[in-house]
Amino acid sequence: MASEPPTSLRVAHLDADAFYVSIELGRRPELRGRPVVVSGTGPRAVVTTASYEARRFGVGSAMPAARARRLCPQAVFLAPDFPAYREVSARMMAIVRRQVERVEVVGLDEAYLDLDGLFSPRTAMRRLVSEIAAELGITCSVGIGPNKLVAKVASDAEKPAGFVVLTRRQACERFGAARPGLIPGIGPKTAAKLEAMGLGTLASVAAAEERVLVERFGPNLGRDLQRRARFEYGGSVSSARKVVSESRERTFDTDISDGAELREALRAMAARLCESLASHARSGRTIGIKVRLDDWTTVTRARTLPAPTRDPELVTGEALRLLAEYAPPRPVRLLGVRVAGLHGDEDEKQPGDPQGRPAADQLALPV
Ligand code: TTP
Ligand code: MG
Repeated sequence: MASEPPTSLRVAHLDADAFYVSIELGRRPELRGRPVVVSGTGPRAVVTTASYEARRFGVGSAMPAARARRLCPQAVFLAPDFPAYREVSARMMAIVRRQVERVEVVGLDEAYLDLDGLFSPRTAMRRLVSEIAAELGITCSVGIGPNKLVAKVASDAEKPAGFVVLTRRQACERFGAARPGLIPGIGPKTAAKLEAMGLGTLASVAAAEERVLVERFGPNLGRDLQRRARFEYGGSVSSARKVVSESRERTFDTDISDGAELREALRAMAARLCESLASHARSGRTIGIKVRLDDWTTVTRARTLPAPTRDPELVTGEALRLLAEYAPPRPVRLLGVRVAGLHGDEDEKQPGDPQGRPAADQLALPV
């Protein structure tokens, strides 16, 4: 087959490098070059971001901060400053939108960009990355490809400050020996099943008989797995953004059994959530709570109201009612509150990436 035409480079995926840490380094330049970790402070804190210097010691996202300290005692540990991260995120996306019309934001620090109609996508992306660096002091990695899947995997391939342009066929060749779990949407369980079938590489899944995959995973997932392993993915960049939900949650330093204490924590979170909704001129109809018990049982409860709200009293009242109805049977480790079914005065926002992490607005931000 002839090589693919350059017009097949239609989508870019942009992802900031060690996002929270980069922002912190902007205001603490003396820490550049040192291992830096952004994590909470309590006994149950986890790492949100590790600088690439810290990653060399094995420190990574979602690891307990205590373990990160053992692995890299010389690292500088910083507490997260979410308002600052949200602000830089908004500025970063504004810079992106100056250059590209159709942008699908899929997280605080990542977005898919529709390159159709750009005269020179590569040049445009180079310029974008240097503008973000100049204006915000953060580096980004870029992947460019014929679809979102190739773009996403390409942006991850040479982090930090990566710039990887691949056709679909080049992606198949370059990642053929990689494990299926490299592909967003092929999770650890599916990857383990594939491996057990002798399909431990992307190339082997791509070349497998469809019948074999369909027998094991059913017709929809089976075919979808193969399409993904072949880097075929039809999802288009969607700027028809839609906020789904916003939430706040908190893991307690020690488990809480006392009902009054739980209610107080819920009130405080609901108040902050409503403040944030108000600042974005958004309201939602569905109020929910999330409770994680000391044995890690996690329960969510929700109720949909007749009309959207961001009224703290109403949201708090519903959340408290849901908590009372559930009546946690064991000490509570984590408590959260959510408002979903959002719509805003600005009324368009992003859906989550079909395979990726939730959209920024769906992230449950710790308080
Ligand atoms: P990522 O883009 O996944 O990670 P990163 O930007 O820190 O590092 P890189 O892209 O260079 O690999 O996530 C963006 C931000 O989201 C990250 O800085 C912190 C936050 N985050 C969490 O809070 N918890 C997590 O488990 C992950 C993965 C990210
Ligand atoms: Mg990132």
